[in-house]
Amino acid sequence: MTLRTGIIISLVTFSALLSSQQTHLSLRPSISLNGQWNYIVDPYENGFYNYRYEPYDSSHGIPRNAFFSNSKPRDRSDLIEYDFDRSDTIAVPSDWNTQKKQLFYYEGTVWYKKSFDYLKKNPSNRLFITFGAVNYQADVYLNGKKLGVHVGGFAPFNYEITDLIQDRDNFLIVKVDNKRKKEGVPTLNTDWWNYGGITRDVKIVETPETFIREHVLQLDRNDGNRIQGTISLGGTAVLQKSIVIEIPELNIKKEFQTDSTGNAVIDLRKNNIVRWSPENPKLYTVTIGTGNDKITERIGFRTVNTSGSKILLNDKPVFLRGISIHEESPFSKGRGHSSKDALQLLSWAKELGCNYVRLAHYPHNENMVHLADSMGILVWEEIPVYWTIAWNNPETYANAEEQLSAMISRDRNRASVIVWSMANETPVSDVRNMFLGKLAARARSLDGTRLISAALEQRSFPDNPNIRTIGDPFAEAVDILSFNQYIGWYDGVPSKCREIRWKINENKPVIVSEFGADAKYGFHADSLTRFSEEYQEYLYRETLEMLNTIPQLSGLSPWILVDFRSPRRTLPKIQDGWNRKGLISDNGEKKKAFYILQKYYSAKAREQQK
Ligand code: GCB
Repeated sequence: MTLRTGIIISLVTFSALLSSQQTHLSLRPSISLNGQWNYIVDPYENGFYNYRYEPYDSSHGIPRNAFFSNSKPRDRSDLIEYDFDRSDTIAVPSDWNTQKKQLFYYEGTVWYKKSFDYLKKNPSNRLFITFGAVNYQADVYLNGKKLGVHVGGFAPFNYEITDLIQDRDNFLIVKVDNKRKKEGVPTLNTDWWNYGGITRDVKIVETPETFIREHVLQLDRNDGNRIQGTISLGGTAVLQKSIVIEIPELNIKKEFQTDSTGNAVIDLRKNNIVRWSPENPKLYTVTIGTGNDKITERIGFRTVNTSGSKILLNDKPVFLRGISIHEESPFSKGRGHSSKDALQLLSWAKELGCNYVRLAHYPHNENMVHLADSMGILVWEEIPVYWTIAWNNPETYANAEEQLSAMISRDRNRASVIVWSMANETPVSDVRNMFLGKLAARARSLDGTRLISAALEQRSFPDNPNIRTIGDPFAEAVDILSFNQYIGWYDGVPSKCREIRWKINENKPVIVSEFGADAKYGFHADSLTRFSEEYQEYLYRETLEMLNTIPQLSGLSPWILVDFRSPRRTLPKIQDGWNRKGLISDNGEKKKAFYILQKYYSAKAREQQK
């Protein structure tokens, strides 16, 4: 059965019913399955296909050669050519590339296995297995039964396992395949490392039979005294149920009823709501209860709008002093996932003077947005619709839309998140415009309280190469006009910034979503020597001057906070597999340009206070 626009294929009926809807399970108490898992590297997918290349999945019963059967020889003459328990182990969550030397460049299939016991707290409870993210395709099996297939490397997903789990000796097997595909999202070509593996937490979550499946609580965009939202129940008895919302600090305790679809519409009024902002990241403890289910979350309330060329946060203009960030751990130098990684990255952003970050080029782990909420950092989130995508392929669109919906569902209670971005540097064409137009409409229908954008490109006027504009029809569909530009790096040397004039006619806020230059930390030379810290410093000075001439300029997210791995970057002794546009090196050392931006942001912050 194909569900959720073809992305989750669930083979278990009750799981299918839930998978067709978004479910918030990450807030609940859980049992972690993180830790060491056995793994088998399987480049030919020998554990998935027989020698006629027919998938074992489609056979009757569970063939013993299928790795997901986790078979053992019955006696000493029995032939079984794999054994998870005698195989090496690997840490979950993490990527395989930076854990195992021989898997550094590997793109293909790796099987993961975890055995566990589990005792239910209450016999009538339901159980789910949740994955924070697996890159890129996960085929998931519990005790030999297929739970489903999930495609897309940065989205959470879950399966109900109530009827499959045993008290003892469960085995969870995940076939992880990170092969890049032309029709994938992202596609074959990117400028970041294609880390494979179970890259975020794996948990077992137990809920009552009827439970709070999803909740959305946000400040009304046009009325700061009104909290609106919906609560959706899951389970068999979801109709006409009472739900109580409590926000003790605001003296709110109110009961609502679910309707004939199991949803309750929430409308709360209060005139003393302290609004969340970077200066005062106020979070309220919110409790939602129904029957014997209860969840608690810290939620901030704020509004974000635009007016002409201004971004208004809580009705006041804000300049977004930002930086772009990839999800890489400054500690392991692989895919980031932990709260420690998030704290280091966002603390550096704060030190730089940022009130805003662009999380590029895909949704980052949840620690980032939770921490941004508590540290008071505004966030742009995006999906990996990057460069060239198979615009004509309906499955590619379905995949992108699924990733967008999962991101919005996961993070729409985060006050810090103010922008949903649809794409990065995508070439203009009719099919692409339609693709992005549909995505933007979808984002607005899912969340009418945030701003929509996309990192577009800029171009010259036909008769004058020094006059630059955006010239992208998608500019009409966005609330914030954003574009990447590399004048002084891919386009001339930094002094060229002085020759450029910007002619942007739209009366919308402009964010320059990228600019930058590679610099190898510790390489010093004159300011025209490529890859020197001085060149990068010079480029930052010139670019900031130039961008200040754009009247609608409302924010920046230069490329990028920290050097990051990219197989495209091969220059020996300088890049060695790293994109060096970081203001901080992969070893945590600050380059000269860091201080140029820091100074610029401190002046901007002072201006804003006036
Ligand atoms: C870009 C891309 C970003 C690259 C960067 C670069 O425009 O959006 O993903 O890493 O340029 O370094 O070239």
